[in-house]
Amino acid sequence: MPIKLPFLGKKNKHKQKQQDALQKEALPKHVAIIMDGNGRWAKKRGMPRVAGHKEGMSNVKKIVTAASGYQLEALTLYAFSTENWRRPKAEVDYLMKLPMEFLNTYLPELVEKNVKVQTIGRFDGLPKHTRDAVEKAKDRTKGNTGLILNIALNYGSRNELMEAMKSFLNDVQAGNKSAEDLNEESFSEYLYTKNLPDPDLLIRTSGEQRLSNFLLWQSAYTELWFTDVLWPDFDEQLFEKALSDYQKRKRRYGGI
Ligand code: V07
Repeated sequence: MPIKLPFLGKKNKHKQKQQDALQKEALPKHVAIIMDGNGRWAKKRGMPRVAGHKEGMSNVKKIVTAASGYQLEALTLYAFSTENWRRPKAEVDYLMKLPMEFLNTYLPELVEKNVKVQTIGRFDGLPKHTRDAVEKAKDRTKGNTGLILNIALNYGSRNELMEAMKSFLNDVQAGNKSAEDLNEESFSEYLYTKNLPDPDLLIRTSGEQRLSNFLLWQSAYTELWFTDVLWPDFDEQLFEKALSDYQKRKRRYGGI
């Protein structure tokens, strides 16, 4: 059945037609995005890198609204990696203010759209003002049943896997687990993503074609989709193109 795009304004009603090719049944449940190219977007305009991050933040709102309109189960966004601490301090400080800025502006709308905010990553490594803003959003949206907006903040996949292994070994040492209990399913319970399905589709903007320490375990069977378009320019139509390309691919999970 063709699906409606409830988020389209009157001006954009013509897009509904283009949309009709998308089949709701075959939409991915979980989409993950590496939002790359914000610095480059700013540089192209002679603006400071942080101006690109700000524009990228506005675009997050646009794509979250679209994902919610498609009734996806989860959208995971790579907002800050464990490697990003190596950037200049001023840029890191700015980035750490964006969760607060985003939520100050958009939290009421997320609540209204029944979106549930979650995070993955080392939460305790974040500045207090960042944690406080995100904690408040999680709390305000914890009862929501719509799109799970999962923000990867201070996230690194290898770090996640090591922390999972440490936590499993702790359980073994405490006598609650033994090596025989370890399998792919039980191990997944130790990951940040334990309550989420694996991503069906992973999108990366800005031309790089690698995973950069993002969801390595979870992406074992994920369809990868790349575009040269920079994150601030990645709009609803391109998102729709990624979803429709996904639907055209036949997923095999190693079978035939
Ligand atoms: C960040 C904007 C998007 C492009 C990539 C880097 C910069 C939204 C958030 C956010 C965080 C928490 C939350 C809701 C939204 C964000 C950071 C960077 C650190 F609950 N955008 N954005 N957080 N950028």
